[in-house]
Amino acid sequence: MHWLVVGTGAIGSLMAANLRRIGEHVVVKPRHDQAKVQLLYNAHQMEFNTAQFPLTQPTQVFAAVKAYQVEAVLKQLNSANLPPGSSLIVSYNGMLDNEASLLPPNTLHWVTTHGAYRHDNEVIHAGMGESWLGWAQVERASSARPIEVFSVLNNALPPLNWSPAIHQRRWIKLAINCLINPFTVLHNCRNGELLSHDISAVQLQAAQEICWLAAYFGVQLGAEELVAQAHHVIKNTANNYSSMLMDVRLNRPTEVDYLNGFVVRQAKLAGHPAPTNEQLWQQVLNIANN
Ligand code: KPL
Repeated sequence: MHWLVVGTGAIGSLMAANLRRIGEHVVVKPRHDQAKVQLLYNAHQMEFNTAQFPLTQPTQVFAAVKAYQVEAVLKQLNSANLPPGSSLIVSYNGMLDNEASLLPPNTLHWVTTHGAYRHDNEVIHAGMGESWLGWAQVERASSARPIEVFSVLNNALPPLNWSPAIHQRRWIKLAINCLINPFTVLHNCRNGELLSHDISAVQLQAAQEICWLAAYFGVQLGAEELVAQAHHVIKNTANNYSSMLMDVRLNRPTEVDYLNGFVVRQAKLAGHPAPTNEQLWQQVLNIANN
């Protein structure tokens, strides 16, 4: 199979390296223009060509980008006119207000708990996790899986679960990010150091607001359970700096608009305010903009 990996951050690089490891043909599309991308993975030096558009053969596109890059990536892919037989797999933190109309009908979401980071050109698979793949369109959720794509992704980075309930997975991931990332920015600390801060009550209020909204969209979640899951992730990733704190430290845009900000905007549209998420959103924006 021919693969195009869009985004060479931690997860995109991890996937590109693992697809190459199992013998797939992989080209990449990094954020900045460059002819080749070098990655060091498990002591193997790998070199990837960057994609040449238009693509001439069916290509499986794996886009692991920031939420705020999704729209631009889709525009580029759209104008690249992917050959028939291609598919699009997207992976990003948070949710977009207009994703139902934005994502092409046969898009797949890939949700993961694998932990990875990049240190210069080195890709480090920091935490083993698992992943889920499912159709992005709610109406299509229970259709059959794309067998070959599923099998290659599963070989590259196992274990992969087929999920007719990918929306629920995405809500859980959104909730966990909403319940961890802003607090690491407010306390300027590693995930694990949150355990010494008294944040459970605020987390529970934020979780209740998220559960209300998820239920509004047809996904049932429990607030206490989400807080417990967030604590579990905090313990498992105790040494990590969250992606949001790294973005703040490196002066990059954060994803808070697509996490707590998404919750606030959508809850308002549904006529049910989300004051705790609103406060977290504004506090992160204040810190990031100063
Ligand atoms: O996904 C994460 C992130 O940093 O964005 C967590 C789960 C919080 C791990 O750091």
